[in-house]
Amino acid sequence: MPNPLFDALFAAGAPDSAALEGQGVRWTYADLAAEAARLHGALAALGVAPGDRVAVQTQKSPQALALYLAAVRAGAVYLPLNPAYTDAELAYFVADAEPALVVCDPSREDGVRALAGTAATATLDAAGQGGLMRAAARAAPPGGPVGRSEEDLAAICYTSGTTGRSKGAMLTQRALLSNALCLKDLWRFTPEDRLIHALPIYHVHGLFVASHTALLAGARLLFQAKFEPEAVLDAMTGASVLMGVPTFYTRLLAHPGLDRAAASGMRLFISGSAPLLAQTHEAFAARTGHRILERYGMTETGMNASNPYEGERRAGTVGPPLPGVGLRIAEPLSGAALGPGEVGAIEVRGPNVCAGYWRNPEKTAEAFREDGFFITGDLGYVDERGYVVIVGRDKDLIISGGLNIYPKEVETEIDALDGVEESAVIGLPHDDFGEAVTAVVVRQTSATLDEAEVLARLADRLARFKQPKRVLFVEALPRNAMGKVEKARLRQDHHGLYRGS
Ligand code: MLC
Ligand code: AMP
Repeated sequence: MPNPLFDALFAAGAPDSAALEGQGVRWTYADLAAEAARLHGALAALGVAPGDRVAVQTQKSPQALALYLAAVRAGAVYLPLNPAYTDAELAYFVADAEPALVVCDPSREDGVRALAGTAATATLDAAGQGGLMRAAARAAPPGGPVGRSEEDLAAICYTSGTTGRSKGAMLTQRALLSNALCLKDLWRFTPEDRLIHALPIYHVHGLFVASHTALLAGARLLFQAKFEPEAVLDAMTGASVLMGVPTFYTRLLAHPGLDRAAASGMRLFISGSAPLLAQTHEAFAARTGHRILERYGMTETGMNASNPYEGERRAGTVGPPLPGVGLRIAEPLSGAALGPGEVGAIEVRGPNVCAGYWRNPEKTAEAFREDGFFITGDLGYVDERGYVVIVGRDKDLIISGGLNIYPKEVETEIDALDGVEESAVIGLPHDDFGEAVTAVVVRQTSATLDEAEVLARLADRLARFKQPKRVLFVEALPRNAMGKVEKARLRQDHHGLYRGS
């Protein structure tokens, strides 16, 4: 029985050619396939059946990538989770997704056991060791990949909600595979490629855009535990492609080692997940001779648009829609189509788009138009050359270092603190992270709460990247005639807070 996604990921790489190097391993495609098969055995032994969810909150390692591939091989639904999430955050995902198995770092085992309910638990550490690997060693070898159809789910990726809790985007084999095949061709991946993989693998960028594209082409992944400019510069001598968020590029530019010679063996630099400033694009081109290729996507849709491989890469744009992806600009409320150059809601339709939100028909209905277009929540226009320009967001979202933070979630935690009357959380321009989470707080009369106290009290409630970089206190929040907090005004008032950061 075919398993379209798994089969495709192992179709191009010759068994004895290099698939993944770094973090202590040198695996051929045969090694990677064997590791995925062994881990499939462990999943089965731990009670995971086809269609079951497997939640994974581990540090990045080659074994963690093999675990993802094992879940696809087992016909399970993979649920990647940022290791920065606290137990309080994790409890929600586990309750919502009802996984059959939760895999976590050994340091988190007690907390995870307490919240896992009926789910089995297993451990995998940053070195790729732990109870899961021991289970794999003991397990009976499974048969081949479990048969799946393209409509079957391969993953659920949670994205925060503007209001309320996170929603699980249901990603089918078709959505993942069609997008990956498209990107492989568009970005000209071949077996000769060596991709520097310094992204986390708990989000679509590192897990799907980077890993799938390289594996589908039979290329080599150069795995790094996390992004370190020095290590990426070193790796460039033996690499051909880098994928990253804009913070990767601003940090590389801040390194004196970045020059034409350092980048001379590279054929492609790709950026996405957050806006790449035109000045970063220009500065990178001046230093290295390479024009960064910017693309646009989201968890629910995979990639939607990309600057071309050949042809003009326009700074400040995300390029034309991908082949097979319908993209239109619509009037946000009515959904009526707008003309070229007009700013409106970006909506997309295609095989790449998710099948809706897990057990959440209301949010699914809100996200799609009747004709099947998905409302991205981004605002933009299409320029005279057919390139998409993103000008802002119709959703109250902060993107910091490529990670999304929904202000509502942070405000809810701050508002629950003793001494807080109310709060507004905004993103302010930040040279390193692009935007920095900033809380503007009104204290209750006579409360003495200060910045350090607010931050200390958020520490075990919110993942570190969601915690405000600064907490400002004001007498009152600015409101419009409707009583709504004027976040634009707050952003204006505090625009320069991180200048020079
Ligand atoms: C880490 N911190 C962050 C942060 N990452 N704070 C805000 N925003 C972030 N993104 C915290 C750390 O915990 C630390 O806290 C402090 O900030 C400084 O950390 P650092 O050492 O500078 O961070 P670092 O570990 O180097 O990580 C920064 C980063 C990383 C940019 C390399 O965040 C990263 O890899 N981002 C990529 C995220 C990604 O893959 N996004 C794709 C989403 S998919 P302390 O304790 O030291 O104070 C998607 C769809 C699409 O969006 O289109 O691709
Ligand atoms: P996520 O929910 O983490 O998948 O983030 C998706 C969001 O990231 C999109 O809706 C956009 O707002 C943003 N995004 C991704 N790529 C780009 C880009 N190249 N330029 C601007 N915003 C981007």
